Amino acid sequence: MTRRIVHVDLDAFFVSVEQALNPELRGKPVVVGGRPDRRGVVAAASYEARAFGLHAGMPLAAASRLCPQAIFIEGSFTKYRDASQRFMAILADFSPFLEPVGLDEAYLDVTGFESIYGSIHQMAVDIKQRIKSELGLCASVGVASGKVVAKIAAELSKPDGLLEVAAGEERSFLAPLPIAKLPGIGKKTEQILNGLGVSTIGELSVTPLNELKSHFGASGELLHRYASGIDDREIETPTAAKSISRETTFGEDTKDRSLLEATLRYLGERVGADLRRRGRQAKCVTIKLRYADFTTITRRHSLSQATDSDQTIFDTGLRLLKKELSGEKRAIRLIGIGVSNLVESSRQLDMLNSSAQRLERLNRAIDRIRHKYGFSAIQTGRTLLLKDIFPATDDGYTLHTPSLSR
Ligand code: DCP
Ligand code: CA
Repeated sequence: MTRRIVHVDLDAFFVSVEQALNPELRGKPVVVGGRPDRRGVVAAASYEARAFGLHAGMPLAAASRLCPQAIFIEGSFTKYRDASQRFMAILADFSPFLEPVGLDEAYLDVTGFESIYGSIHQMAVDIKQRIKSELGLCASVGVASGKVVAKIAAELSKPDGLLEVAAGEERSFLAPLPIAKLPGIGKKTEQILNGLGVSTIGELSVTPLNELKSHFGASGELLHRYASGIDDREIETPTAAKSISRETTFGEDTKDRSLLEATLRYLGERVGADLRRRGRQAKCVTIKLRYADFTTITRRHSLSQATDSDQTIFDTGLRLLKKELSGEKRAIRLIGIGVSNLVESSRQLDMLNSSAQRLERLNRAIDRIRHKYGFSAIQTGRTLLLKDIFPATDDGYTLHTPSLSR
């Protein structure tokens, strides 16, 4: 039986959620990311706005110059998270082999499911229809024998598309496409390949493997396989999350240590809450800083024992931060904290250590209260000063870049 992998990707996700909730925004150029007089970039642009050349990642000021009539919205992460959860729940009805990617994308393995839906094509139509009728959103769907081709098919079919690549057709489907369409090919790889006279995926697939390996090492082989339409990677179900992180860009670059520490504490609490919600613990804490000159660094520390405690995550992050900033003159543009090296929670090990036990009970109590009354119901001492800087909602602070502050 040939594998059938479905890739589903919501169109203009953040913007479409706003349009679904507010009919006045439909059919218009709309941008989520913030007001054009603020710093920051476009997180999502409606297809109407894209017609003016607007796209994700573009500075808001530039977007407003290109399309002055566009409607700029701050955005609210809770809305997108809710929509995402409902989206994933719909997909889970179609196949238990579901791999969410970010908020608005997922792969499903539906091999052999023809018998249930008549055909995989009909199943894809049903998926799109349920998303449309229950969420008011458009999804684009790609169907193929592997993830790479399914994803590219979904992307090519946008917006509101459906594209199926029959078994055996993968190679000829990919051949005319530019290499940049292939996942894993960034600007640098693209340049090197262009230098070798390779600009289409077809050309890449006939480039000798040795040559690719000499330039790209082990990933050269992967590139070659993907370019030939071969991709037998399995669907990975969500418990396989490898890291959890939160980061935010400041409205203005800052050297203010207490602001930096308060923001680190806040982001660390969000990481901790997410970690506990997933029933996992982490053995590695990482901080990320971007300086005013855009130099970006990450610093990590491995813990001797896995943790899911806000305090340990923050303390570790704070030590890394202090070390990094000692003697540092540059202002900070972005700060982030994350955990990795995740393991299933194992309570027993901690039981010997009563202070760890107390901290754990405290974290659980905080989680319960926040679950009931919203994230802002409890604020820890250190994060209080953020109250004067970021607008607070029930679900926490609205940071400068909401799309990145989850
Ligand atoms: N996003 C963001 N910042 C970016 C890119 C994306 O905050 N630089 C957010 C907003 C997007 C969402 O992630 O709505 C999904 O990203 P996609 O790349 O899937 O883009 P869209 O869903 O907006 O558009 P489409 O998939 O139709 O191209
Ligand atoms: Ca999308």
